[in-house]
Amino acid sequence: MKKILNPNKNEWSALMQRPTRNFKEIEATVTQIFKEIQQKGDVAVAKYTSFFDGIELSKISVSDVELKEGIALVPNELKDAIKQAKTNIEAFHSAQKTERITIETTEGVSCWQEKRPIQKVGLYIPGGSAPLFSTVLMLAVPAQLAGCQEIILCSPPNKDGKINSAILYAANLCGVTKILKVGGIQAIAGMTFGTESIPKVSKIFGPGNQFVTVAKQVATQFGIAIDLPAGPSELLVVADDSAIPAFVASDLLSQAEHGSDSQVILVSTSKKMITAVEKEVEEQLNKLPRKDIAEKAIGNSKLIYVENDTIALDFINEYAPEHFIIATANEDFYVDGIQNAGSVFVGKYTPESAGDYASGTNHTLPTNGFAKNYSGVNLDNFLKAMTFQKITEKGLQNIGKTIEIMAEAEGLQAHKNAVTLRLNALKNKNI
Ligand code: HSO
Ligand code: ZN
Repeated sequence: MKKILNPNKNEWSALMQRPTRNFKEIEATVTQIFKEIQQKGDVAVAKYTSFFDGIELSKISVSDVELKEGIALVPNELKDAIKQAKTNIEAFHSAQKTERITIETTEGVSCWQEKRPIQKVGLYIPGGSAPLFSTVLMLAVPAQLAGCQEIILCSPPNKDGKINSAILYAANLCGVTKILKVGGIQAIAGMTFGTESIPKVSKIFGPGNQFVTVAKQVATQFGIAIDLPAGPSELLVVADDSAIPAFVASDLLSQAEHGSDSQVILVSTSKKMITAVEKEVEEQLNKLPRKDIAEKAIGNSKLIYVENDTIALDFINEYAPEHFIIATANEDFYVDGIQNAGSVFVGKYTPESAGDYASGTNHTLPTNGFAKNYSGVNLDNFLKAMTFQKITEKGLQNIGKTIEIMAEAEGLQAHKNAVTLRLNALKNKNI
């Protein structure tokens, strides 16, 4: 890990850099595949599944038999763990429900706002070296609570043409309505246009590699909404002398093992702590099964010493980490002062893994500095806030003149007429 002592403010922006990725090169490929899938549907999906996943499938939707077989493979202990996690995620997300709000803005003028579900949503769950079935819970639980009618899940097939059994179990448990064996660009394009087998959706959620990330951006050009601009996982820990180096190191490594492009940073007001954490990281790293991946991420990561908490907090707010762990004696200073972070973990006994799996918060979070302007996934992402209004005769008399004057001033006579005609009708009725 790179050690940085007391960086000057003018060095900060270099320290904030995430590993660079060049999306431009990929965009042409993605656009080409989108075009083909828009025109040829399932035939083109099959072509790219064969090309990218190396498998020919006669049918991409998961049948009831396949689902049952998959579920039977999941050990009971894991099923119970998934159920406990689901209960907590459900509790936290259902508490995010809001009531209808109704206001009479002027006598006779009632306005109300109510949330209604996005009817069709698509969830993307990557395959790869560690299929993250926990992400199914993070997306399908709020989708179901919101009342989405169709919850489509796409995940790439493995070499045997199957989807990981824990993904199938979690999807079934959380009310996913259709599971499809399709991944990558072809899955996102399929959900954008709809094919014979893949339903078209209104919004696409979920993480993915750089191809999926670019594909989600391209989907927005066709009117599809997406959850977040996703990127490699990040963690920033702030620790002082009260922290336990082994705990801090384990947290840093937990994110480092996600991918070689993960970013982990320790900010500390204690040089002693930095040295101790560095030593611990080395020791723990050697015992990890995913050592090769974690080692690369650790190679890009930083240990930053700063003189006091105020400088630390300024730096962290500028960096805007996806995950932020507070391991200091004065927790409140950071809890109160943090402005930009996806999710915050407070105290020694709050590892980030808790939020990744089972405490109840969502793990789909803004990376790459987007914590400055995006929230992590929550119930509202699956809903639209709709407004309603009803105006009585008296109400229209109360605000009619205002509308007429404003419409006239904007030069929009038809707008004015819509009020004038009604006010005249009321006058004739002698109201
Ligand atoms: N830390 C990841 C989520 C995850 N971790 C899933 C383990 N499984 C991104 O927030
Ligand atoms: Zn994680």
